[in-house]
Amino acid sequence: MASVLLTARFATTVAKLAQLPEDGAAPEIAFVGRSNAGKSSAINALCQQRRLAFASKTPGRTQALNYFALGPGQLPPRAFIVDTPGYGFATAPIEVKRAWDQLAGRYLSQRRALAGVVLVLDIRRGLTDLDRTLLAWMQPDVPLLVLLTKSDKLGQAQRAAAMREAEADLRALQMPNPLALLSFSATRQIGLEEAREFIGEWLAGRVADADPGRAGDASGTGAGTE
Ligand SMILES: Nc1nc2c(ncn2[C@@H]2O[C@H](COP(=O)(O)OP(=O)(O)OP(=O)(O)O)[C@@H](O)[C@H]2O)c(=O)[nH]1
Ligand SMILES: [Mg+2]
Repeated sequence: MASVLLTARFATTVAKLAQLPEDGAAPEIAFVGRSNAGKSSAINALCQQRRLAFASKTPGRTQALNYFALGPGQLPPRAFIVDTPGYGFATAPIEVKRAWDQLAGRYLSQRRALAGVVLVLDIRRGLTDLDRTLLAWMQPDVPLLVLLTKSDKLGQAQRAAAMREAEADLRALQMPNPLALLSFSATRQIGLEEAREFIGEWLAGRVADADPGRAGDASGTGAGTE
């Protein structure tokens, strides 16, 4: 079956919490990560579109939550992919950093519609303190998929070592969330099918769930428990 991700189209840009769509109308998958980590490129690759999410050589371009709708175009969206502002770019003025905390931090910690979070890490950089700060905002029952992207930049041995290190760093946080890691590359198409499967399972768990609120069984599909 073709991935529902291939139906993605731009839906809306949200710059303030008050502008968020009704919470729970459809499940949401958020892509989070440092500025320039490769979030937008990962979304484009997973959805097989070149410029769905704007990918840029200028860090900090995505300064709002960008919503992409999934599902047949004539129906209400079945789910949303949400591209979030990258954090950690050196030149961000303090107001911008604060705005990020307000918007993305609250979104992550409060949004009931969240069916999963995809944390995008540059495999050459691994998990940083800023990522740890972000992970501390996560709600405990939301599954986490970590994409170690730009793995095309490393050889096999370095890639394996970086994966092991990232996994150890993540496990050390002792988060209650279901956790999975994938070696990934948007440019070289590494890990795409596996990532689509995780996202598909998260969404299947939500759609099958009669209670639109989170009943704690979104991870009952087995997603993320490897
Ligand atoms: N080699 C390689 N480059 C990548 C990959 N993914 C992204 N890039 C490059 O990394 C840069 C940043 O990618 P983006 O997708 O814009 O990163 P982002 O996380 O969305 O950045 P912000 O929106 O600023 O937070 C771009 O120059 C991309 O072309 C990858 O898998 N391999
Ligand atoms: Mg981006």
